[in-house]
Amino acid sequence: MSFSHPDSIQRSPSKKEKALLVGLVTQELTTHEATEHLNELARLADTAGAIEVGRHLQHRDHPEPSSYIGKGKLQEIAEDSAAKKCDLIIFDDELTGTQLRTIEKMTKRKVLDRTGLILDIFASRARTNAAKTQVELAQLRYILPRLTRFWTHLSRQSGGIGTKGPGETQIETDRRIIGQRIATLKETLKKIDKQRATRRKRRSSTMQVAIVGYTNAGKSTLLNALTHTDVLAEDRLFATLDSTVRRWELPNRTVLLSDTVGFIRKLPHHLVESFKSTLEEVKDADLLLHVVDASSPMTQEQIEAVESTLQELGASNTPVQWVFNKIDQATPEQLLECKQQYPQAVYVSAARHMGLDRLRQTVENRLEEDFLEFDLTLPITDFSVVSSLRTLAVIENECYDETSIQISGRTSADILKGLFKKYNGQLNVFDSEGRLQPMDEVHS
Ligand SMILES: Nc1nc2c(ncn2[C@@H]2O[C@H](COP(=O)(O)OP(=O)(O)OP(=O)(O)O)[C@@H](O)[C@H]2O)c(=O)[nH]1
Ligand SMILES: [Mg+2]
Repeated sequence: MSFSHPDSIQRSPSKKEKALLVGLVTQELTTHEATEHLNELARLADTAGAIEVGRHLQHRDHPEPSSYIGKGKLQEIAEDSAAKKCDLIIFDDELTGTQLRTIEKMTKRKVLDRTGLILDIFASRARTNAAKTQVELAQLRYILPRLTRFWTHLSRQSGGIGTKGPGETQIETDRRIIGQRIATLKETLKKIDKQRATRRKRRSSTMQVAIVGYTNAGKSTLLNALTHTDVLAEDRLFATLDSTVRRWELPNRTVLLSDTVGFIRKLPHHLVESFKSTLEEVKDADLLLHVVDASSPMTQEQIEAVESTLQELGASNTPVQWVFNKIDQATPEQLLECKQQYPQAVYVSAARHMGLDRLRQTVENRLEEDFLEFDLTLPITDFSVVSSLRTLAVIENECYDETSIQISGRTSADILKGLFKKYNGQLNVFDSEGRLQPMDEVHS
C-alpha cells in the first residue's frame, strides 16, 4: 500500500490552489507575532503549491475544543471562502480530528492544519528512500488518530453522499492496515539506520561539526561556501531533507561538516521522531554550528524553536557555536541587537563569503578549547597511530629514532583515554599549568 494524503495540495504549475489562512491571537501570542506566524504559514503554503488569497485572525484565550475558533468567526470564514472561491483553508496550528471535521462541515472546503501542511511539503520533497520512509511513517502516525475524519473526507471525494464515514467496521479495518504499514516502515527504517550507523562508525575518528538552524537560515549555502560543494540551496522552506557530510579544512585540521533538515516552529513531533536517525549527525557532533538568519524579524523565536527541537533530539548538551548569517541583508538595527545579545557569535554572509575565515578560526579554537597537553612514546611500528593523531590532535613535536617515535601536542580527553588504554606508562598528560595529571583525573 502506498499512502496518498487525501488533503495534499494539488501541485500544478499552471493553477495554484487558493488558500485562506487562519490563526489565533491568544494571551501568549500578540497580534504582531500571530501576523508573523501567518506570514510564515503563507510561505509554507507557497512551498506546497498554494497561494494566499486572504487571512483571518481571531482573538481568544484558548482554542475552541470542537471547532478551534468560534462558530461566528467560522461562519464569516465560510462566507469569505465562498466569495473568494477558495480551494482550501489552512490553520496555523495542529487541529484535532473533531475540529477538522467541524470546520470542513461548516465551510465545505478542504481544511489543512499546520502539521498536515508541513507533512505535505516533506512528502513532496523527499527524494531518497530513507527520507520517503521517514515521511510516510510520520504521515501515518498523524493520520491514525484522525482516521474517522479522513474517511469521511475520502468518501465525500469519491462521490459518497453526506458527511457520514464508511462506518466503524471499515475504519477498524483501515486502522489495522495502517498499523501494519507502520510496522513495515519501522522495520525498513531500522535497516537503513543500521547501514547509516556503520558508515558513521567508519568516520568516527574524525571530529564532527553539524550545522543546525531554522529552515531557510542559509545552512546549505554555508556548507557550500565552506566546503566548496554544490548542495541544493534555495529560497524555499525545507529545501534540504537528507543529511550531507563533507570534509571541511580548518587552518590546522580537517573535520567533517554536516548539513541537515531545517527546524521550524511547531515542527510536528512525529516528524522529529521519524527523522531522529537522519539527525544522528547532530547528536554525535563534537560541535554544533547554530545558524541564525540575522535578517529575520523573528530571530529570537526561531532560536527558541531550534533549541527546543535540539532538546527533543537529546542534543542539548553538545557545545554550540552561534553563527549569524545574512549580515548583508540585515538592517544595522537588527545587527546591533544581535551583537548585543550574542557577542560570542560569528557574523557571516554565506552567500557573499563574508566572515568565513573568522568562522574557521573560531571553530578550530572551540574544538581545541578543552584539549590537554600530552607526550607519548610509541614503537616505530605504530606509525598509523601517528597518522591518525595528525587529524585528531594538534601536534607540536615529532621525534624519531631507530626504535621509537616521540610525539607531543594537545588533544581531547576522549582521545587520550583511548591512547592510555594502549600506551599506559608511555603517555604523560599535563593540565593547563603544565602539571602532570593522573589519567583517572582526566574527564571528557
Ligand atoms: N542575502 C543573503 N541570502 C542568503 C545568505 N545565505 C543564504 N541565503 C539565501 O537564503 C535562502 C535559503 O538558503 P539555504 O542555504 O537553502 O537555507 P537552508 O537553511 O539550507 O534551508 P532549508 O534547507 O530549507 O532548511 C537562499 O535563497 C539563499 O540564497 C546570505 O548570506 N545572504
Ligand atoms: Mg538546506
